[in-house]
Amino acid sequence: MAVVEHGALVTRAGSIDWIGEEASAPAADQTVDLAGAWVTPGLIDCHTHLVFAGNRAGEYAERLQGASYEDIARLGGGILSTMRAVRVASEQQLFDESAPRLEALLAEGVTTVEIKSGYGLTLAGEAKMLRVARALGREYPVTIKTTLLAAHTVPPEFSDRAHDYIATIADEWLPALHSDSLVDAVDVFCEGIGFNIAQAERLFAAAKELGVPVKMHAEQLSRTGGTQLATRFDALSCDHLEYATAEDAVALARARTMPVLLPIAHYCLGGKQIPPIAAFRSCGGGMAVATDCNPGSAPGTSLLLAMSMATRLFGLTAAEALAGVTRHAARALGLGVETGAVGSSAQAGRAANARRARCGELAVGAAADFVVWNVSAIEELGYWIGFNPCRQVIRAGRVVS
Ligand code: DI6
Ligand code: FE
Repeated sequence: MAVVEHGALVTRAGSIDWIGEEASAPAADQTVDLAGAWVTPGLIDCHTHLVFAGNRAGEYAERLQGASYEDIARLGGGILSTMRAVRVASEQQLFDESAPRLEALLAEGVTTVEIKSGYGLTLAGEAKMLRVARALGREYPVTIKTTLLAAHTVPPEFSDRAHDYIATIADEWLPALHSDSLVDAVDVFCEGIGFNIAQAERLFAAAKELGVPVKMHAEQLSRTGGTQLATRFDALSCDHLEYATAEDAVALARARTMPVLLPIAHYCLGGKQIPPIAAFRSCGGGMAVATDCNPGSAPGTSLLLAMSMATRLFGLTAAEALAGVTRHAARALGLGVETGAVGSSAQAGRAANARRARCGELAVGAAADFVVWNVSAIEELGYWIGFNPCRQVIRAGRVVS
């Protein structure tokens, strides 16, 4: 983490035009004195399922009594329970229920959010969720990246036909939703209670054909080996990773696939297994941190809490946690400042992303997304629990709060 003391930055047309020490700052039309406050890049929540209807507090109560997440899923609860609520919700209802969750994230300095589908599980239902995600991005001062997660669980229409379901997503839904510009990436829940490696590969091949980048929910509840597959497809990220191995960490770093840590889900599920943090650290590829905001395993709308849990539960340093919600989170979305320099191994989707506004760092040319904090040390960001030290948020060069 590079710290500029007595720093200044100049913005122009929504981007950072200059950054350095105040003493050598160029003249500007208008200046704002932040009186020595800490400034970070706008925070990035790179893994959420925040568009959904209803909640699953009842299942949480069952888990407190000893039921497992997998048992509840196998009995038709879990993701299918939220699927039923989302299917009957109108687009407006879905927007209205999701907006307060987005507002909670933004209040803590978040300026970019990834939102996954995955509770419609029909073409129309997935399209509805993705349109709501796009609408949130138009109505709020935030950059939204959408991810198609139709491969979240097998819906009743395809029961016992997971293979047909994946084929339908790959051959019909993905091309249709992609041509409606609703899909920035494709994700799959690769897990014992989700989809297997062959099914993930089938979906990834279709995404690659279209030039859509891929991501994976990998090694969350068991080790499936999904990470190794994802890295062969130049995945932007592999997320969860509690059961990943040191070998997986090496593969991730080689492929420049970002490991994404989701400590709120780990906490809410009472997880015992910790992702291989030391291996990620020694491979030097970075680690991102996100909320995983969803009604089942992580009903959380605080990225600062995710930072706190990443440090306390997973052992990240304060600097790693901050990089995890800024620089490294940007890379997990293909928005990293260094994305453009990935080189020949970069897939088409990454190149397309590189042309969009880059973020996650205070660097010349990056989006002028930044946060002014009421803290005296940057360690305070993952230290307070339930206290919000965010003073002011600037997105694309404009004060938004
Ligand atoms: N892993 C998760 O953390 C979420 N989905 C997934 O594949 C949980 C989704 C849910 O329980 O509703
Ligand atoms: Fe998730």
